This record gives sequence, structure tokens and C-alpha cells, in this order.
Amino acid sequence: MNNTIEDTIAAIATPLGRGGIAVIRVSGSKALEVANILTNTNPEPRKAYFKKFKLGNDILDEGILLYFNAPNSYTGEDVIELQGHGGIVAPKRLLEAILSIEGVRQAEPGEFTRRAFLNNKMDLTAAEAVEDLISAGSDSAAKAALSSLQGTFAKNLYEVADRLTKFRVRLEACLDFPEEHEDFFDSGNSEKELTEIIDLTSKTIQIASQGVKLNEGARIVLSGSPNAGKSSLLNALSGTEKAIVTNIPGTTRDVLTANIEISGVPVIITDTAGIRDTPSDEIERIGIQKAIDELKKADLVLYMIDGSSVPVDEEETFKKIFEFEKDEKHILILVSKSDKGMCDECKSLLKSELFSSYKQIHTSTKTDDGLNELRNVLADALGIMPIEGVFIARRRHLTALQTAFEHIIVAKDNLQFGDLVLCAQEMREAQDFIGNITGKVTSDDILGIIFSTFCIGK
Ligand SMILES: Nc1nc2c(ncn2[C@@H]2O[C@H](COP(=O)(O)OP(=O)(O)OP(=O)(O)O)[C@@H](O)[C@H]2O)c(=O)[nH]1
Ligand SMILES: [Mg+2]
Repeated sequence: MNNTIEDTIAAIATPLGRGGIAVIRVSGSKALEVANILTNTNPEPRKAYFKKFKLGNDILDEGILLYFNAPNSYTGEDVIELQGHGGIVAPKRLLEAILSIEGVRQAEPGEFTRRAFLNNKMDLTAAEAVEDLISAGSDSAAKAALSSLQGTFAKNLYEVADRLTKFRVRLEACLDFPEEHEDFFDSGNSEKELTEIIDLTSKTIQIASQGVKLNEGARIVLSGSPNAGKSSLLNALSGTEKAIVTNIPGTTRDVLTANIEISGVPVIITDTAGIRDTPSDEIERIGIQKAIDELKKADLVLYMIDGSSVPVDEEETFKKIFEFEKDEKHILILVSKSDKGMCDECKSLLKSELFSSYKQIHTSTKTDDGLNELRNVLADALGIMPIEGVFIARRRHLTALQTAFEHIIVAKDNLQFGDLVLCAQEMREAQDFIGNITGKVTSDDILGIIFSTFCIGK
């Protein structure tokens, strides 16, 4: 049988594991019947009932029953919540009992929120923000997700969409009745209006791109020759003693990660084995291969050079990094151990053609020298900037916004050339892309992809 929106759905909404309370949510036309079967109660909306949860003579648990009647619920349908004891077994037994009731099935990931969206309880940006709030990796990401959930992103988009509509109404009228709308571009007002729409869209793009950064976080990979000080830096930046540090080259073999925050953006920092052509054993050889694999996933590579000792094969090692990361902006050179001073060979190496075009920062994990500057440089290199009123956004939002923006730019060109038909066409396209973000113009396939990444019970 195909799952439909007519089905009543149920799921455990809290994480499974030891905990005080587990919440099971049921949504759909049979929700009240489920409450009735399990608790022998006809609950009034928004009242808490302490009840035994029973199926037949089998007592499954006891706890609180809540009822939210349609449309005044999260999903817009009849919803009941059973708050029983936490753990793994008790909530599962209760859920199984609920699913044994005819017409009730297990909810798919994100299905409660999908119904909320389909019942116009929230638009798509808010629905996505629910999941983003749950998986927020930093304080700032959580705040930004809450802001989108409360409609800040949508408000910006509706403003753009509203202005597009007003412009299109006049433009289409002018195309249909040219005689009556001669002033359409004579007055220059239309061009001014389009410029304002472009500014507004561009501002929204700027905020959304920061929102995407908060959402996705960034990956920084530490790389370089053995003994350069990579593991010491991971420990210093994360404030932990996660990585083993010794003066034996080839200490790190496996890939180690730590989660840190840079200007509010969650960053995964990865420590890897030092790269050299002569690994001491098979384990180090595999570690070096893993280190190279990590480079492919990096948003930014911090290439570390021990400034205090005479460089050995540094050019060859660096060229290996360069093979995987060609963009200069994505590589920073970190000259470590600044407390020990710099040797002349290293000074001339850094001035050589291969290294001189990269940004170079000097640090010491012994004295913390340069670490604050490093954090600022990292924020800069990752494109993190403080913007008022940041809301969370996803890459699909940014792509749609940028495409809409391009259409508006072309529309303005067409207006300037006097080709109103093409201008109208571009404006229509732009509006569709904006509608795609809020869910006003979204196909079922896209909805399927969006909600399948949610957790079950949400
Ligand atoms: N004086 C000084 N010594 C440092 C600094 N950073 C690291 N060291 C020392 O350099 C040696 C190597 O440091 P690690 O952090 O293990 O170097 P690594 O790059 O992780 O080395 P591998 O794992 O072998 O590739 C250790 O003895 C550290 O104590 C620094 O800023 N100043
Ligand atoms: Mg190491």
C-alpha cells in the first residue's frame, strides 16, 4: 500500500536511550481513536491527563496524554502526544502497540513537518529551519535557525516576491494595453524599481550565504611534513589534549578531528599524518594516504612548516598538497614554533616563488603567539562576516536566489533595450525561483528530497 497523507502516522519523537521521558506523537484522523483505545479517555484539547497506557489488558506504560485538535496543532491535523518513560524498550513497546491499530503507520522522516507545510502551518524555509535547529552545530547556528523558523528569511523573500509581482503586474498590463501605459519606461521609474529589487535580492543573498555557512560549517585540514606541529595546533585550537604530540616524526597516523567554532561558525578541524616519501612502516604509509584523501574534502588547508628547523623536501611535499587544492585562497601557510625563532633557510624558502604568493602566518603553540591572528585570518579565509539579522539557509536556497538574481539582471538589460516581452519572461522566471524557496512553486520530488533528510518523529 502506498503511504498517503490520509494515513494516521506515529513515531517516537525523542531520541532512544536512557532519559526521563519519551514522547510518542500521533497525527491524523485516527489520533483521537488511538487515545481512546490506549487510555480509555476522550481527551479535551490542550489538557493534560495522567493515564495508564494499555492495549487490551496489557499495561504498556503510564504517563501524560495531550490532545491538540485540528487545525490547532503542529501538523494542522488532530495530534496526540503520549509522554511515557524514557529508555529503549518502553517507548518501543508503546509505539508497536499504536502501530498495531488499524489505519496507523510509522511516520517517515520529517513527515510531521511535511504535513505542517502541506497544511500551510509554515512555509518551506521555516520547515527546513526546524531540522536545521535540531542539528545546529553552534550557538549562532541555532539562533539563526530560530530566526528562519520565526519567519525572518521568508519575510525577506516575500518582500522580494511582492515587489516582483507589483512590477510584473504593471509590465504585463503595459504589454496587453501599450497605449494606456506609455509612461512605463519613459519616467525612468521602472528602471529605478528594478534597481531597488536587485539591491534587495543582493542583500538577501549576502545574508543567506552567511546562513549557509552557519548551517554547513567548514572543514579545515592541517597538513605538512612530519613534526611540523600539526597535532599541537589541533590541541591548541580545540583547547583539548586530543592528539598525541611527540618529537618523533610520524607520530600521527590516523585522521583525528575536533569541533571548534570560528566567529560562530561550526568548524571541523582535522589533524593528519605528516606527509613524507619514506614512511617508517605500513601504518604510517596508510596514514599518509588518508591525509591526502582528507585534502579533497577540505574547504581550507593549513599547510604547516616548522620555521625553526632547516626544511627537508618541503617543496616536494607542498607540491603534493597543491595537486589537490589548486585555489590559492584555500591554502594558508602556517609557520610554526615562532618561539624558537626562524632559521635562514626557512626564511628564504618562504620567499621563494612557490610559497611567496600565499598568505603566511607565524604561530607558536608554546606561547600562543599568533593564535588570535590565526583565528581572524581563518574567519576571513572562510568568508565569515558578521551580518545583522542572519537567518539559517541552505545551499538550495542560495542557488535559487542567485539564479533569480541573474534573471532580474537580464530583465533589467532587456528593459533598457526596450524589449518588454523578454523582460517579462525573465521576471517570471525570477519569481518562480523565489517561489521555489518558500515552497509556493515546488514539485513533489523536491519535497521528497527535502523531508527525507529529517529525523523521524519531526
Ligand atoms: N617550541 C615549540 N615546539 C613545538 C611547537 N609546536 C609543536 N612543537 C613540538 O614539535 C614536536 C612535534 O609536534 P607535533 O604537534 O606532534 O607535530 P606533528 O606535525 O603533529 O607531527 P606528526 O604527527 O609526526 O606529523 C613536539 O615535540 C612538539 O612539542 C611550538 O609552537 N613551539
Ligand atoms: Mg601529529
